[in-house]
Amino acid sequence: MSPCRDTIAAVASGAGQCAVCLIRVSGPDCLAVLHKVFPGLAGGTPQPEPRRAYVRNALDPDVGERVDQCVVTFFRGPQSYTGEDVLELGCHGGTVTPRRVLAALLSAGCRLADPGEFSKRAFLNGKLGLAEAEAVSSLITAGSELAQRNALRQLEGRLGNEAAALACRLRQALVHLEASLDFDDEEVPSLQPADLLVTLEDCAASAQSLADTWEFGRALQEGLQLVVAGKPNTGKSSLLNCLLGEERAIVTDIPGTTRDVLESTFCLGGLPVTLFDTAGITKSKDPIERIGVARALSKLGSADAVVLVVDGSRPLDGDDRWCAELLQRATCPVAVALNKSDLPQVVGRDDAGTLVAAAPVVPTCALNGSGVDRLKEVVEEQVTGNRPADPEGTVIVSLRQREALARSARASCRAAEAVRSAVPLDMICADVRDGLSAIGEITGETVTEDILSAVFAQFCIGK
Ligand SMILES: Nc1nc2c(ncn2[C@@H]2O[C@H](COP(=O)(O)OP(=O)(O)O)[C@@H](O)[C@H]2O)c(=O)[nH]1
Ligand SMILES: [Mg+2]
Repeated sequence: MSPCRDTIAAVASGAGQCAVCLIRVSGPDCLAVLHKVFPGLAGGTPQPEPRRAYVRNALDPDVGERVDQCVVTFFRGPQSYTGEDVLELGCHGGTVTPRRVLAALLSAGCRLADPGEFSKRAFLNGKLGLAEAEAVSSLITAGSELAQRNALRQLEGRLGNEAAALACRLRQALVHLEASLDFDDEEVPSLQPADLLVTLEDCAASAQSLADTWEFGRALQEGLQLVVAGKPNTGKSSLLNCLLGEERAIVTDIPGTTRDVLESTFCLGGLPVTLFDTAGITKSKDPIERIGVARALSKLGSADAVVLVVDGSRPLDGDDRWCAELLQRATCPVAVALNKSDLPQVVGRDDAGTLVAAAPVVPTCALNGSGVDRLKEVVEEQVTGNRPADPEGTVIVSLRQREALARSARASCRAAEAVRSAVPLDMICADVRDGLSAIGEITGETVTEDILSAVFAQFCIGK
């Protein structure tokens, strides 16, 4: 991969009205850029003192006009985030000032950084492992405290270390195998197939169990979609307000009040959850209601979990059964809220339990909130059933990492199978090499430029 010859600049902090904005510059021309935009910064000496903050005017080098007053800090490579010379400029926030300071830096010879380019350079310069670089991205996009804690652990190198340990065991197995290929039995201690088998099986199991944490990691990182559905007037919007703890959705006793899908976010068991209120599902002929029903049905298709709301004070009817039938076909978990439990009940829990097979039934009252905490617990159990046993354990959040780990596990399994069937050694070596190379995609040892570009393109600009 080619070394970075140009000097990049980007706004690293968020957009909008704020007190201070951070602009980053990295690359071999940092000092030249510094002298053009902040003439006299170092008082005539060729370099400012590294890691010392200077308050200086930034000038547009084209016209010599002052564009802002900044706090400038110089980091001499390799003691910097990217491993290159780096400048960090704290300028005033807002929309205009950062843009003008950035323009001055571009006039001084910088190029606008690509998304994730600072972290990519940090990786290429050995400052950051690939798993840690990906953790930086997860940290920024984390939607809940649990997701943020997981990303922080990853940033400390948890996944990178586990992957490196796995790679180390596979490499040892490979060295052993290759040595047995190259020398005859008298010259090297003969390979113990039983030990090799244990190593390969262990490596396969470890890689697979890390890959399996992705389901939970995805929920952690991307959040879950929880849809509240049911026929009109059962109390879906009221229940949504109860779950959120605020009057978000309009509630009336007129059936068909909710016309469109309405969404709001909250946290469930540490996971970011988007809650969707939907129009009542009914075979009504009203054209607007039918559009609402179509939208509700399409929302069911992408749901991670559904709460089917049934009015326990009225007999079940065709619309309840139609909803239930639709949900029966859904692949996501369903819980039944037997609502209006404050009124005399005509629907028993057993009747409600027959609506959707295996769906737990929770009596609720959306007017006084009773049963709503229980409903939350039930849904939480349904959506976090795959939570790893160790709450501090490594959880991967990238599909790319899952695929690499699963590939490694498969290769180690094939190798183990080959050892069991006494297949020729060179064929076993090929499988072990595949397993090792897949792990290298996690640590960054064997990544291609394509993989790197795909990973870092998902970052925000300035990171
Ligand atoms: N008694 C009682 N009324 C409820 C309950 N939940 C909702 N309602 C009432 O049922 C009507 C319809 O509620 P709404 O939330 O708009 O139902 P949706 O059409 O399913 O969204 C409103 O008059 C609510 O006040 C409940 O648990 N008990
Ligand atoms: Mg409603």
